[in-house]
Amino acid sequence: MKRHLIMLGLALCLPVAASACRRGDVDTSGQPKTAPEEGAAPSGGEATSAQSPEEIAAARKLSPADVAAALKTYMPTGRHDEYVQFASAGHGGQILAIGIPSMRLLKVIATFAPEPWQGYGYGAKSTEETLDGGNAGDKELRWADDHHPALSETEGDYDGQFLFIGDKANSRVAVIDLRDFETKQIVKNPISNIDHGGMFVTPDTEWVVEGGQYATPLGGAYAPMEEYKEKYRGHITFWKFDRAAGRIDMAKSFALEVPPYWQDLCDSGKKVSNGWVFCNSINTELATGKNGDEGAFFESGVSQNDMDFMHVVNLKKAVELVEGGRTTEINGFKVLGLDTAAKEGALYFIPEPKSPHGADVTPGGEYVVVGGKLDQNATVYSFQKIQDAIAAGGLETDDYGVPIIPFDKALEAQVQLGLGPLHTQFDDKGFAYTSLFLDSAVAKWSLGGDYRKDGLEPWALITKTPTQYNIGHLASAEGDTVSPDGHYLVAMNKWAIDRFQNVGPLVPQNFQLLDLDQPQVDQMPVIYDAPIGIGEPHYAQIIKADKLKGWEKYPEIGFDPHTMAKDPDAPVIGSEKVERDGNKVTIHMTAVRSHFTPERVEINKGDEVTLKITNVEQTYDATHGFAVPVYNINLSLEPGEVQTVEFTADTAGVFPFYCTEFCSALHLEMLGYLLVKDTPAAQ
Ligand code: K7E
Ligand code: CUA
Repeated sequence: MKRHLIMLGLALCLPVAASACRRGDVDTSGQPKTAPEEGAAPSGGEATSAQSPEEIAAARKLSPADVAAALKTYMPTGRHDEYVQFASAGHGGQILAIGIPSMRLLKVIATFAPEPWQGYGYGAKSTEETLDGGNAGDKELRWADDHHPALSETEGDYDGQFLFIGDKANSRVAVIDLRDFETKQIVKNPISNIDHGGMFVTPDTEWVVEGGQYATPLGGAYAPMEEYKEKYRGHITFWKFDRAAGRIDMAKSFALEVPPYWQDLCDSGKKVSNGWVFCNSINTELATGKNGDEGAFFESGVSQNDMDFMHVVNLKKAVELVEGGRTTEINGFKVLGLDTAAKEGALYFIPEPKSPHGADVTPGGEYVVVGGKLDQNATVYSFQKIQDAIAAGGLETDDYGVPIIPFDKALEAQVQLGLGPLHTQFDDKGFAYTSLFLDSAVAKWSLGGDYRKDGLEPWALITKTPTQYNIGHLASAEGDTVSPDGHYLVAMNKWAIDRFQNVGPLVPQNFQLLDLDQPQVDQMPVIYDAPIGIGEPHYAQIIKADKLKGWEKYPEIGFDPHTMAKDPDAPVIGSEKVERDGNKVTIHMTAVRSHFTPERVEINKGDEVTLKITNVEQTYDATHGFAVPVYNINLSLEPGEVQTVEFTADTAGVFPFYCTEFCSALHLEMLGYLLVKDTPAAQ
């Protein structure tokens, strides 16, 4: 019964929490302030001709806290941010790169969805190939629901080399190379139609971990839901990353078969727990939904049990089993069976309370922090205690034969934080920060053990800052690595309601920047609101900007971003030509300020055309575009880049192609004519 009241609470709380927050507004100190008058639009202050800081603040009605927040986040022209946040763009299918503390949007990285500015998916053979890599059989997938980005790590620290992101909607992973911030690979999980996009890397990025979610028969076959318990399964997939190649190696990757509980978020062990992986799950109830008058809606069906299971994976052991040939194959993909994993000590469960969501490992790897969507506590498990319980043996098993470590044997602490704890991040001072969805707040609390050398009470709530509204994830600077930085934390809120100018019923989400560098330990004010107008971001990571070593131009003229090597056939100055072999036409073109060579290309209707075009510039930012009307071709050619386009000239007419980047004073003159004659192609 209590369970149902809590459920009702959840159902009601989302709008209630939001409107409560709206009435209870907060100022930048993070403390609730008195309600604004009903119906009055919050004023940002008017334009003013005042010049002195005091006069401007007075004219714009800025409090001292507002001024402090402005000074902490303002970035003078020409100066750069200290951090870069890589944020999922949710069902926008891309990735956002955002400067911190300014919160300026630096780039939308084209990932799963075509993006015309970057010439991604508009004719360039390389980008079409990347996107096609994520197709599901003959189904062309051109969107995604990005959940978790994961920066590559070396010894548990971000190394600034690669970025991965998971697509919840289609069980896919994308690999981005941070030399040019371009997507190099998309892989589709061959045994799974959907996952949680829960990407996390192991401390040296040998494995990119994908947590599953809604159970299905592995491999995608049909089975009736009456056979859910027997035929449906979950998975945790371990993608082998080949750092030298910059690609996931499908042949060396494998999936771990797990029961049809809904696997959720995972985190890798680090330092003392290196070699282990922890994944949440929900639906140990094996709920199958409401069907007519039968069953219950999933929302209550999966919330009946007081405990679900954290999955504890001994990855070293699992890899041993895989390398020892103890796998089967489904759709040509290696699967380590549930039976084998359970019997051989590769998989354990630990009960975890009340609709668990986040599972986050502390910087030293000693503890795993789990939030429960319907809980009031963060539950902290000790890795050492987990090891001791495994060593002691005599564990009971679940219905699928997986050994269960008793809750109290693994528990280190439960910290009462507030309603709906989800995700946790860390700082450099032994504090943890947990998002509270139902409370719409960030909780700061103290870790215990070796983290507590300052005399503060361990495992205790320190303060909460209200956020607007319904925070999901949060990200602190390098806050999930072995050496978090502190300084900044971004609350990623699901609702924004009235925080911004109305732009219609679809409302941007709100990233709120919290300042962790306050003199008092119990202060962490919100210092910036940044609207996110592209899909719902889930997770984000914040990396020190000086770790990113992006190229200013491609290293050689004729460089192919897909192979990350010089294309020996890339056109260069002097090699431009149009070649014909029957109805096959090859165009070798160059682009340089402010002309294409050749400028006039005359072909016949029906010709099969291969166009290769190199931007021969080597000047930083001298990008040229290449757009052909009607033919749906649109490229971005960064300095040195070559691209290849293949198309059939099936429409006769005159098509002025042109450069879409305003590259020079005579950019308007940077065009050419594609003339397609309405005569039969030569045979
Ligand atoms: Cu949105 Cu990480 Cu997919 Cu929680 S998850 S909020
Ligand atoms: Cu090149 Cu405009």
